[in-house]
Amino acid sequence: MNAQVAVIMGSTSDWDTMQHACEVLEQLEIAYEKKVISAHRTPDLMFQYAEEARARGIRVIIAGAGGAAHLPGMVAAKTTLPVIGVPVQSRALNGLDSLLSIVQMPGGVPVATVAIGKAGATNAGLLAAQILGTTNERIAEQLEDMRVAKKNAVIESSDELV
Ligand code: RP5
Repeated sequence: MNAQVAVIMGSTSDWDTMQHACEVLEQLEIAYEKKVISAHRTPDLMFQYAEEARARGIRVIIAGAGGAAHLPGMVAAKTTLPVIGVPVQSRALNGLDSLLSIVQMPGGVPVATVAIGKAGATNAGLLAAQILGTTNERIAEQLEDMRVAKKNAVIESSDELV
């Protein structure tokens, strides 16, 4: 099955974070591809990848990067597919640099920015699924089921309090 979601990241060092987006997609049986593409180390590949993504059947791009995190914004500049940016937690500034680099896009070229780190990557996977779920009943129903399961888990955990 052709990938519908692309999970790209600036470095293999981002994988610890970005794997959480992939876990969600796997749980929801959504076909995806993952790739290291760097805005500053492989800029030509980044542009080519963004330009060709739609024609290859990709519907949503999740892009994670840390530090001076150009990747999500530069990819968004070259495609009108929805781009979800994941700020990876950097060593120097704990990901605040990544967050501000990704979230502060000037009006006109949006990047849907999620939280720093693991929670953000998980939510990026869920958000990609929700975008696909606007036209795919199977995915929408699975997302509903996940919400119900989460709700029940909270209620049960509350019952366990002594
Ligand atoms: C960014 O620089 C990557 O997204 C990564 O978060 C950060 C550090 O990369 P490495 O030096 O670990 O390859 O491009």
